[in-house]
Amino acid sequence: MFGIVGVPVIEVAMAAQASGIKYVGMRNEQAACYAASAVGYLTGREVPCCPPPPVSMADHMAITEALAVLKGAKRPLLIIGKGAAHGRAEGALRELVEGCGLPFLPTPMGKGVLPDDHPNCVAAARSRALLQSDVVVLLGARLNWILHFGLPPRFDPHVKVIQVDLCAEEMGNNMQPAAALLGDVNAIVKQLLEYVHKDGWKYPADTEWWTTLKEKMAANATMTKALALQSTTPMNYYQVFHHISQLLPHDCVIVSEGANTMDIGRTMLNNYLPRHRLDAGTFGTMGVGLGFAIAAATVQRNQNTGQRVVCVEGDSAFGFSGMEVETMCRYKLPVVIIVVNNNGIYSGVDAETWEMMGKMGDLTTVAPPVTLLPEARYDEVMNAFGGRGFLVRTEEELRSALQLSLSDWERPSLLNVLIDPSSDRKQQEFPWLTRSNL
Ligand SMILES: Cc1ncc(C[n+]2csc(CCOP(=O)(O)OP(=O)(O)O)c2C)c(N)n1
Ligand SMILES: [Mg+2]
Repeated sequence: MFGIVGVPVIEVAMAAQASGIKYVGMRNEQAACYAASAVGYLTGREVPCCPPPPVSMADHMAITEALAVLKGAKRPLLIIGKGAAHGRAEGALRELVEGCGLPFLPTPMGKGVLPDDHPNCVAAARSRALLQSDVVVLLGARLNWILHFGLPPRFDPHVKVIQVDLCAEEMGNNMQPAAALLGDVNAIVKQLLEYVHKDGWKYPADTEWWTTLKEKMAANATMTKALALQSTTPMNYYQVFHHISQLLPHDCVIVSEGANTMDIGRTMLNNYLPRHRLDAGTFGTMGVGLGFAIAAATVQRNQNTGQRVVCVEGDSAFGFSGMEVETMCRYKLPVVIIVVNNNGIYSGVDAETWEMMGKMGDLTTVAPPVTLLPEARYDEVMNAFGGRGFLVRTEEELRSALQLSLSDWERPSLLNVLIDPSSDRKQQEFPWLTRSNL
């Protein structure tokens, strides 16, 4: 149970404790709510007092229709969403992907349902896969802004969508599906498998589509690698994530929020297990990270999984719930927080420029709205409560601080990684959802 007490609800928390419920006192109700929701997602126990809901399967006609569409595909693509993680469909999906030889792409929190390094994962060619696919199987994912509403210019205008979802209201949102499979993702994938097993259908491995995807993935990997291996100080985002990805254990839970920090981190930090990634999700809500990390760390402690919880935060994102560091220290939750600090929201300015701006006039009128205090000492916030704070500028400092943090199970750590405030994402093929007027 997560909460904050005050008169007259102190008794509620005490009663919970008296009945054997563990009570985690947070610093903000919002963070407490985020934590509670994450525990439900991670453990599958959304409503502990009620029996599990019934599992519904799709209509047989709809399954037949869906398979006819899928078998007619020249350029098929599976999109694995958070619903597939929630529905624990990983076993059935692996069978479908591997048995039928289909390429797949995870949504942000669908990462890890199948491992990111799976040979059929085409995440490194995401834009190309979305754009050129002629049949998309949408598995527990919404056609919302994260998937560009399933519309041109990011999708083929003639793409056929096979929509698998538990939620009837999601069917046909933003575009009409060619087949709508309403029900539990895991059960429906098993239904599909039953039919596929009968005739042994498989998408061929030697198609032009696979060649296109593989070429695009290789080209993107080369571009990312060049940025990651730059070896400059201050570091860029790609360098930071390159080193982090080399050191993180494969079974860790990765929590992340921020803009560039979350977007670039998502492409460079692999997930290998389902339900091991929690991020700002559908609404891109900043402030979720520390609550989610506390939830993951308490689940870890209760289940004794021996898995690390790593929380990758933009410096702005960290500020929303930063005081939850005290909660982590109070309960000795060994979360490793990495703040990728570029002095701002998307980008910032360096200390020298900031000082010059201060001389130009009132900072509330001259400072760009995206800027935050240069080189703010978020690591000292962690030190203040008895955790381990590290100020990191170089690759060597990053590696040694991360190794030390990962070997410490007694307390939380915070790495304040100062990066180049003008570091940016690599050139993108498409602008973000709405083009800025700036
Ligand atoms: C609750 C909430 N408020 C404001 C925003 C607007 N917003 C989007 S990303 C972001 C922060 C991005 O900066 P940072 O976390 O430092 O990541 P960076 O891009 O600099 O790596 C903000 C404030 C939001 N998404 N959610
Ligand atoms: Mg930032």
